[in-house]
Parts: sequence; structure tokens; C-alpha cells
Amino acid sequence: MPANLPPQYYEAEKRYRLAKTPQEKIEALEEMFSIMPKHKGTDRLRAELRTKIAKFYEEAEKRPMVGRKGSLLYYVKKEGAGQAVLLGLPSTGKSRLVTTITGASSQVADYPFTTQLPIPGMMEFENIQIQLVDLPAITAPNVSSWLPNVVRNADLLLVVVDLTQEPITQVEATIEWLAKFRIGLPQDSRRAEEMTTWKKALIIGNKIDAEGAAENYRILESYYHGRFPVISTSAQRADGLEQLRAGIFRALDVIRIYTKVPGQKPDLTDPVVLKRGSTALDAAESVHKDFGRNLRYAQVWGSGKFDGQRVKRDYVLQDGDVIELHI
Ligand SMILES: Nc1nc2c(ncn2[C@@H]2O[C@H](COP(=O)(O)OP(=O)(O)OP(=O)(O)O)[C@@H](O)[C@H]2O)c(=O)[nH]1
Ligand SMILES: [Mg+2]
Repeated sequence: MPANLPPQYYEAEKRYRLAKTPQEKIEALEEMFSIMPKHKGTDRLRAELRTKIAKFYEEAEKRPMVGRKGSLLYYVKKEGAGQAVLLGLPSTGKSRLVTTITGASSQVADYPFTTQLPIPGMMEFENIQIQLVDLPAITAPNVSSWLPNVVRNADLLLVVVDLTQEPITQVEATIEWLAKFRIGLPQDSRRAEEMTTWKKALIIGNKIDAEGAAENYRILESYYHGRFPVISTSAQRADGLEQLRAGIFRALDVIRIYTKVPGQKPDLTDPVVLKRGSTALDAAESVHKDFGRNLRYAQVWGSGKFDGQRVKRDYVLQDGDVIELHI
């Protein structure tokens, strides 16, 4: 057990031990997982936690849930280069955005709490696919137990605001809701010591087509400027969607790398997606473990270097780099 785990970890562990239902077990384990620092020394522990979580999910699914609608568990399997979830108050246009961008079918209606389940869809951005997940409103009844789990598991939060209403209170309500589950936004370090999970976030001001929306957008943008990226959209008119796609990609903080072996052409339609800051070694490992172990040097074509320049294993790659691996 790594010695530097914060007290929240042990609190969650205690809740895990006392938990009676698989759902309570999962909630506690998910929290422990999110607190556990990610490095080589915790690899095994994290894998064990994941296995336990998967076991309880299976158990929970087998159990009949008659009359316990609110306690159903949902876990949205990640696909593509990253998972961004839409979060916000009712009727802000989350479902309409997801359906317009991804073609997924999620019900859109002018009454609140239309969405009851997470609905995933795939968004194209240039040559990659990013997963968007439509979620129920944070104030929807019967979701409080599983919604935080889905959010904890996401790579990026998209906080959707209705620009026909006062915008700042909508964002603050979402931040407050997240804080209840100890989920913090790194750009917003209030009560940092209470948080157990940190999530990147982007704010979407939707319904920019409506009357008065431009003024509310100005207020929203100037208030959060420098803390969060803020983007305006109209899901109805399909406006601002290109900026949104690019904004989501940027906020995910990933790079696209094209790996090749000597003598062959890179496949420029099918990049490997890595975290920003990844090195030549990470790229080699993503192809195959042995590639990483045996990598002697790499050659890079791309933005940061002259074409074909030889680099070491720890060379930090940039979005769009082509890398030739020499083993
Ligand atoms: N004018 C305008 N109306 C929009 C826009 N996007 C969504 N709407 C309308 O706002 C209402 C709510 O849209 P939904 O997509 O169902 O909202 P939601 O956030 O998914 O709502 P819940 O699932 O209840 O949380 C519907 O009547 C939509 O047609 C937009 O860009 N402009
Ligand atoms: Mg909805």
C-alpha cells in the first residue's frame, strides 16, 4: 500500500467494508480508484480495484431491481479517443446537442427531465472519433446514485448552460453538485482539500440563436474567462459546432501520433491517440510492449523537429507527429 494516500481514501475504504449492496460497494470502490495516484507503483492495486468493481457490477446486474428504479447502475463503456459527458440543469439542450453532433437518438423535449439514462454517441473530429455521453439533468430524480459514477469515469465534462436564462447560477449549480460528490474542477480550486477526483471541464452556452442569448453569453464568457474554455452553440441551428468539436479535442489534452516501421508508409488515417506529454517510448509501447522494451531510437517527422530527425526514447511528441520506431 503506498504510504501517501490521503485520508479520503481510507474513509472510502471504510465505506466499502461497511457497504451492504453491490451498488454501495461500487460507489466506494470507484471513489478509492479515483483517489489512487496513477503511477507504476500503484498499477497492481488499481488493477485489483478495477477487477473488484467489475465483479460488483456483474453482481448488481444479476439482482432484480423491482421497485428500486433509482438504484440501477450505469457504467458507460469508453470508446474512441476520449469520453466527454454532458452535464447541466434540465432543458439546457444536452440531448439536442448530442443528437445533432453524433446522430445518436436521445429524446429531446420542452419538458424537464426528459433524459433518464446515459446515451452515448460518437463525434467525428478530423480523423478521430470522440465519445459524447448525454446524461440526465443533475437535478433529475432517481439518478443521484449512479450519475456521479459516470461522471467520475469520464475524461471531460461539458457543462451545458441555457443562454435564455441567467448563465452563471447554472454553472455554479453544476459545480456545487459536483462538489457534493467530491469532484473538483482543476481550473476552480475552491475547497480543493475536500475533493477526491479532478475533472477537466468546458462550458457550453447553448441556444445562442434565442433572444437575449448574446448578452448572457457575454456575461458567461467574461466571468469564466481564463478558468474554463467557453463556447457558444445553437443545437437548433447547428451553429458553433465546429468550434465545439475543436474545443473538445483541445480540452481532452491528447495528441495524434502516426507510427510506422522502417521502409513502410505511415497510415495517416488511423492515428494512435496518446496523452499530451507522451514520449517516443510511450508511442512504441502503445504499439506493442516489446516495441517499448526494445526501442533503441526513433525518427520523427512533424511539427517540432526537422523531418526524419533522430530522437531518444524520452523525446516528447506533438500532435500530428509521424514516428518511425527502430528496435
Ligand atoms: N432555441 C433553441 N432551443 C433549443 C436549443 N437546443 C435545445 N433547444 C430546446 O430546448 C428544449 C430542451 O432540449 P433538450 O435537448 O431536451 O434538453 P436537455 O438538456 O436534454 O433536457 P433534460 O434531458 O430534461 O435534462 C427543447 O425544446 C429543445 O428543442 C437551441 O440551440 N436553441
Ligand atoms: Mg436530455
